[in-house]
Amino acid sequence: MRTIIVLNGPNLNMLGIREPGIYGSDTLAAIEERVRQLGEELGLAIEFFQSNHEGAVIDRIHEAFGRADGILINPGAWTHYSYALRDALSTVALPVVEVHLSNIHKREAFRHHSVIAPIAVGQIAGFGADSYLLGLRALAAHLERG
Ligand code: CA2
Repeated sequence: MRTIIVLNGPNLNMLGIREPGIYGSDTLAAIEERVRQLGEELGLAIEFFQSNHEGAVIDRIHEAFGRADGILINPGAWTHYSYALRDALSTVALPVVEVHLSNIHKREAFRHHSVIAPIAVGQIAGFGADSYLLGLRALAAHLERG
């Protein structure tokens, strides 16, 4: 069975608790449960990790090396500037799908650029919690294509 690591970056632990207007009212645990269920339907084992600490997420990415089959990541604000996160993702050479709850391209200018996108298979943004489900389907289809 293929293993997918689902990573969430800073502040995403606050989903459903603060500012529901921008990011929706689903908690991260509720989103993860939907992803887990879809993973089950698709025959994928899913592992989840969220941290507000960049090094902890980088350690988790290194730990996936040679063991996992793909990474689904919402890098949060690190999307826009973390070359360290990008280097970690490209080092492990696993297929990466980048997801965002909001449509980063219609928000402030600093959110329009992703330093992660060039090393990702693709990016899905703007569909709220569904971005994760769409991203998982896209990653599964990419792995199936080999
Ligand atoms: O739209 C997304 O998924 C983002 O990755 C969310 C990040 C933001 O910096 C990116 O530009 C786009 C912010 C996550 C903050 O999450 C919160 C959740 C609840 C309350 C406050 C912040």
